Amino acid sequence: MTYCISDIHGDFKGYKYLLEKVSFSDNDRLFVLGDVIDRGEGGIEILKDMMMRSNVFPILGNHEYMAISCIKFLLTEITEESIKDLDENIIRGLMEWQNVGGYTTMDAFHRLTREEKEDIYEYLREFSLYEEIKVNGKKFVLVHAGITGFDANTPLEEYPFSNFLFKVPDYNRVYYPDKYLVTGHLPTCAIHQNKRPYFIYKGNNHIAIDCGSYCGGQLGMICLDTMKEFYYNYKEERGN
Ligand SMILES: [Mn+2]
Repeated sequence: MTYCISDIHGDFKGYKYLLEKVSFSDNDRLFVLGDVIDRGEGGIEILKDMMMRSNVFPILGNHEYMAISCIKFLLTEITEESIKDLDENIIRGLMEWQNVGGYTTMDAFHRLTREEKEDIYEYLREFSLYEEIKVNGKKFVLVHAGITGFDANTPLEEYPFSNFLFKVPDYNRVYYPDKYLVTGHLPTCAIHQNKRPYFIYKGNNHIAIDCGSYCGGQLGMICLDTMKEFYYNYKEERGN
């Protein structure tokens, strides 16, 4: 079976819960549509688990994009020379990352060994910008946020990388008549035509799977073979 999840934002418990719930095995595959890290505390733990599995395919989110340049800086040895080179862009990048919840990731990152830090950095750099897959004869395009400046005749490899990371798609518009566009990034409670806030949204050949786990919603996972939805709701888990 093929599964998709997105915007886990450090919820290691939810991630493990959902893998267990679908009895995820070596015969399955999981596409992770970005924003694995930040806000929640388990981002690094999730990355470590993902990188051990050859059937988990990561796609870059804006949070990983921000982290990559900051982590590159954190890996450089601080010397008088490198302090002089600390330009405005690096400082601004570090501050922006902190502001969007990067402090939890940075905290956990600092506790890793040098080798683990380098492994995480290399792994983040391997994330894809998009995936095009076929499941049971149905075609899917997977991206983190959307496809800015979409043109049906433009192949995905021709868009600048940032077009996939930040701007949400128009959920009223069918992008591909013969494919589903699967996106995260925007909690589904913010899609105004969505009648089920905090649940996976399907409409106009869109499948939006960020169910806002870090903002009062839940963590969602979808099976593309069956379209069955799975959820981890920490409020229910706690029994309130
Ligand atoms: Mn995002």
